[in-house]
Amino acid sequence: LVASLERVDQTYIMVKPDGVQRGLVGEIISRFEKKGFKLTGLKFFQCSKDLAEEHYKDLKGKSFFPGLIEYITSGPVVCMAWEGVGVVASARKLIGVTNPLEAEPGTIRGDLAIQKGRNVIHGSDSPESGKREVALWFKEGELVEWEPALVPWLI
Ligand code: 3AN
Repeated sequence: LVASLERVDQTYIMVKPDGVQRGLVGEIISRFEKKGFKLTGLKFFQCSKDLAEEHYKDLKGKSFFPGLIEYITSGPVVCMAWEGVGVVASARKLIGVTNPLEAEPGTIRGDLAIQKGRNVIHGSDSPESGKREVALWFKEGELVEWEPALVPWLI
């Protein structure tokens, strides 16, 4: 009941091309599913250079930016929108810090990756980014409004 009075946020989660190529899609989706957040969007998608540049526009000046765009567009990704109270910060915890060598064991990056430039997953860094990124990666009609039957057991 307390949870239902708080703000419901959304986050944009993406399995990057290395995660897809390494067969980690199911494992990654399953961690969010088991946590109990609500999935509102899911698609397998080849990202264009324009979309990648828009998504990462805050990193445009960085030396690794061209390599980052090449990496993100190098193969298909899995795009997800997840919803829930505190979902943005919680997803970041599940994901672990940017450098997988520093990410805690038990986190997705800590368990499944070793390189900063191949860190298998993206997660929005704030509720504002979450809103922006879900709107950027999903068209209207691709997001699903639904009430999971399990919700009463999670709040
Ligand atoms: P996070 O994905 O943890 O929010 P950001 O937003 O700082 O991290 O970086 C976005 C993405 O850019 C990272 N997921 C990673 O793929 C890439 N990246 C960040 N820093 C580096 C770096 N020093 N070298 C190569 N790639 C990097």
